[in-house]
Amino acid sequence: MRGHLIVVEGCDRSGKTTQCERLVQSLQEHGKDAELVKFPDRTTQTGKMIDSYLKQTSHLDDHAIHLLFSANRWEAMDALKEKLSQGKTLIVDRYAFSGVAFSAAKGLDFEWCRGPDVGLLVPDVVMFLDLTMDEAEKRGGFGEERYEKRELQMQVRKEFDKLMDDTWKMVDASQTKDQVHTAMLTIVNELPAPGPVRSGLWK
Ligand code: DGP
Ligand code: NA
Ligand code: NA
Repeated sequence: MRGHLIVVEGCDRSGKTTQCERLVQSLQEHGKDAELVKFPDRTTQTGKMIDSYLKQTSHLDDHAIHLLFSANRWEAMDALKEKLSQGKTLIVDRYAFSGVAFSAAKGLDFEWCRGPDVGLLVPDVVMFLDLTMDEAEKRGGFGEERYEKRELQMQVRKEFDKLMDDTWKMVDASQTKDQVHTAMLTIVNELPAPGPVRSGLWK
């Protein structure tokens, strides 16, 4: 049986990366073949350009960086498909939903933003780590990277709302770390057995 493709989304500061790591560890401890995948993958050629853009050491046109983020996902698809068919469960820290939410929040056309990611692998579930902006700011404020500003993050949250459908599961990220972890683990354990790997996101 193939593994599940599990996407985790949320605004910055929602604890997403920490929770993804912990989820993978927990699944592995329970004997599941699980692996962490992170987008953007900053190690590849496109990833290095994205990294420099995010650290504000380079400037790029909004459309151009959008396409780079999408390319960064596309270049990983064959490998991910292969892993899924080998039975690996993939926990994916950000995906095309971040792609659309962040670029649309900057003012790019929402439908245009979806275009480049149409056809990516379809996740079995999207977990959304939900946190209000006030709670996010209580966690020590945002960092130095390009998108870590209150106004933009508020808009990102609104764009995420437009992308949600019934395959999304909301997780209250204001709970304790243990509670968030348990909620995520429960969602994974309750997933139905997956069918064949599906390409065709947003088709
Ligand atoms: P992270 O490494 O998860 O902190 O992500 C870096 C930042 O980039 C974060 O502010 C979210 C943003 N981001 C992630 N994916 C995309 C994308 O596909 N497009 C755009 N424009 N921004 C993204
Ligand atoms: Na970040
Ligand atoms: Na993160």
